[in-house]
Amino acid sequence: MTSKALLRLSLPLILTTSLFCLIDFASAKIIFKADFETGDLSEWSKTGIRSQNATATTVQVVTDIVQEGKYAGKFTIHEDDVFNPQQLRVQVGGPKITVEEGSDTYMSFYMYMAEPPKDRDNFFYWEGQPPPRYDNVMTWWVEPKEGGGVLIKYGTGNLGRNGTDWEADFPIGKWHQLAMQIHWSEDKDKGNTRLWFDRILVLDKKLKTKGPESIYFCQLGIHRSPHRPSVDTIYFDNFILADTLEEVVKELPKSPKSATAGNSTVK
Ligand SMILES: [Ca+2]
Repeated sequence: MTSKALLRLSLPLILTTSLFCLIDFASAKIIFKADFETGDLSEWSKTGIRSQNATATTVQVVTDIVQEGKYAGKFTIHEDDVFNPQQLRVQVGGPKITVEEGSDTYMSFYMYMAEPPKDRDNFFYWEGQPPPRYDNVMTWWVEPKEGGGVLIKYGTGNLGRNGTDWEADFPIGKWHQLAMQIHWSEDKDKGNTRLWFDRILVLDKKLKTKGPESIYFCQLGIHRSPHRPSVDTIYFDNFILADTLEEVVKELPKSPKSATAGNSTVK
């Protein structure tokens, strides 16, 4: 068969495949992406959410520890990074989204720690904005593990006060992907959180995921309450918020090997 004949035969297939790719591509949307590849923090200044204490000494765009591309963000908190009498913050403004009862949000980012944290560091949360009030509904944090090592935890309610729903060991010196699907609901029997740690599903639980607010925003970085004098550093890269799971995480099946790597304790 000549190559021309082959092309004639395969052209409808190519066209059909292309069309399907186009439809797939058009239906999945990346709502927000920030990977530091601009070499500065400009990606985070377009979200409408203010950064907090993001200065040259607290948030640096670096090239030595990078998950993807040339650049990542290095966030370091100090005792003078005061937000108010109760809180220290070094944060960039993440995306702001409109949510409804029953809607879903998908997001992922990468995180790295070269040293264990000396105190609890809240590094990501979703918070509702007025009306009727500011309403922190869920938080991810790291904290020192008794006896050595690091724990990563996720909890709902203001800074996780409604309970810790997931925790696992957080190995230092390597990048970890954290991904999240939130099914937003004020009803604890209808809302749901799914979490992936290094592409493995580690939590799938019915939870109250929102309050009466319809606008939720996030801030990435380090948040502390109460004030603590220790200095901690966390690296971040490749933040994606999208309208389908496929855009944010390629899930790995649970295997005996990956299960020990996840080592999660779901309460
Ligand atoms: Ca990058």
